Formats: sequence, structure tokens, C-alpha cells
Amino acid sequence: MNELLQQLSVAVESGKINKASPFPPSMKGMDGADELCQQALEVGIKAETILNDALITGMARIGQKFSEGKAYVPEMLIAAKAMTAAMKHIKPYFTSGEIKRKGTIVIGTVHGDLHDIGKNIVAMTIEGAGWEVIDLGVDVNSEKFINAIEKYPDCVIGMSALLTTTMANMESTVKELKSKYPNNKVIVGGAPLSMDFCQKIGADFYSPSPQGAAEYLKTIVC
Ligand code: B1M
Repeated sequence: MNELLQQLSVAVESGKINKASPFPPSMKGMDGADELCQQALEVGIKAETILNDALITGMARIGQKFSEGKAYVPEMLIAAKAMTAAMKHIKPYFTSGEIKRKGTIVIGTVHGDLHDIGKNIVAMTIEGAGWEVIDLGVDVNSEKFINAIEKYPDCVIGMSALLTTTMANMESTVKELKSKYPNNKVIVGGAPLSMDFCQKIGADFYSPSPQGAAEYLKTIVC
């Protein structure tokens, strides 16, 4: 892997946000995710490569350490902050697509779930594919989705869940939305999901990736 990308993935994994940040002490004075991401763009590395080969890789490694009991919640949190610091530099590359909007998608992480990095990447990818994105944030209950559908009646709904426990909340939310608004398409995603789960809960589409969600949207006429 390119050395800059390697350093960037280590910065995300270690939660080194920027040069000034004191954590981790072993990286004091070194560039963090903020500076390294900027440098990677300056030397011409594509935003998509930075995202996939450095940022997501770094997050996967801290997740693996958490699974193995070698890292704890604070380390995951600070890694997420480092990733967010880097993402602000690459976001413009994803969202600078067409100005004319193809439709509206209302997106959120389901009730009880605070993970938003994947959802944010999906949002920026879809925005870049020409859709207006209404981001409801995290811990979004069915009432908030319903209020959004009332405001944007033709919208597609996108839901993200990262916890096996909050998959149950996704199920109840999708069922409630579909009983009231059967014509609004619902796309679901998130690491623990599958197409089987999507079909079981009555959602219209499951995508393991932001690109898959954007491809599916192309098939929808709003
Ligand atoms: Co948490 N966490 N976390 N966490 N966390 C996971 C998810 C976990 C797998 C870690 C582990 O055990 N290895 C585990 C879940 C286990 C399970 O349910 N089976 C876990 C746990 C247990 C928890 C807590 C319960 C820990 C605790 O408190 N004891 C707690 C729960 C809090 C809550 O939500 N109520 C918790 C908390 C946190 C932090 C707050 C510290 C932080 C989140 C910060 C934030 O998001 N702002 C955090 C983090 C960072 C992680 C890991 C390390 C990274 C998640 C991430 O951002 N991945 C994660 C381990 C891992 O994933 N390896 C973990 C990178 C992101 C780009 O991927 O989100 O999968 P992802 O999104 C992808 C695809 O899934 C897809 O596209 C994205 C881009 O490629 N996608 C969609 C996502 N949504 C989509 C929607 C679509 C289409 C595609 O259409 C609409």
C-alpha cells in the first residue's frame, strides 16, 4: 500500500485526529488523519481510494481489536473522530456531482443506534450521484421517519443499523412505515444485515455498500 495511505489508516486506527491532538501519546507531534488525508489528496490519490484503502481499513482494524478485547469503547470513539476529521476533506469529491436533483432520499441510523460513519458515507455517495439527501442523523425512531415522509412525500427512505440489537428496531420501523406508506421505497444497509433480513422485514432493497444503494436508486423513477 502507498506509504501515505498506510500512515493514514494507522492514524485512524490509533485515533490520531490531527497534529495538535495529544492522543495517542506515542504519536505526539506527528501528523494526524486531518493532515495526512489532505496530503494524500494533494499528491493526487483519488478520494475513493483514500476512503476504501485507508479510512475504512483503519476503522475495520480498530473494530477487530475491539472484538478481540484489545481495544475499548473510548478507542473506537476517538478512531471515529479521526475518521470524521479525514472525511471532511474527501466529502467535496463525493458531493460535487450534478446540481439537478434526481429525487430525495431521507436517511438515518435507526432508533437505539449511534453509529453514523457508514450512514454518512452512504449519504455523501448518494448526494454525489445527484440525489437530495435529508439526513435525520442517528437514533431515528419511526415518528421522525414518518414526519419526513409527510414533508417529502415522494422520498426514498434509507436506514442504517450496525448492531444486531438495533436490527430489531429496524424491523419494527420498516413494518410501521410500510403499513402507512407502502409506495415509498425503503433501502437498508449496515454491517450485520443481509438480503434475507431485508426480505424478512419487508424492505425493498439491501445494499452492503454505498455504491450498491446509489445503483439501486438509478432504477427508481421519482
Ligand atoms: Co460500535 N460496535 N458500539 N461504536 N463500532 C461495532 C459495530 C461492533 C461490530 C464492534 C465489534 O464488536 N467488533 C459492535 C457490534 C456488535 C454487534 O452488534 N454484533 C459494536 C458495539 C458492541 C458497540 C457498543 C454496544 C459498545 C458498548 O457500548 N459496549 C456501542 C453501542 C452504541 C450505540 O449505538 N447505541 C458502540 C459504540 C460505538 C462508538 C460510539 C464508540 C463508535 C461509533 C462512532 C460513530 O459512528 N460516530 C463505534 C465504532 C466506531 C464501531 C466500529 C469500530 C466501526 C463502525 C464503523 O464506523 N465502520 C464497529 C466495528 C466494525 O465495524 N468493524 C463497531 C466503518 C463504516 C464505514 O462501516 O458502518 O459498516 P459501516 O458502513 C458501511 C456498510 O455497512 C454500508 O456502507 C458503509 C460504507 O462502506 N452501509 C450501508 C452502512 N449503512 C448503510 C445503509 C445503506 C447501504 C449501505 O442503505 C441505506
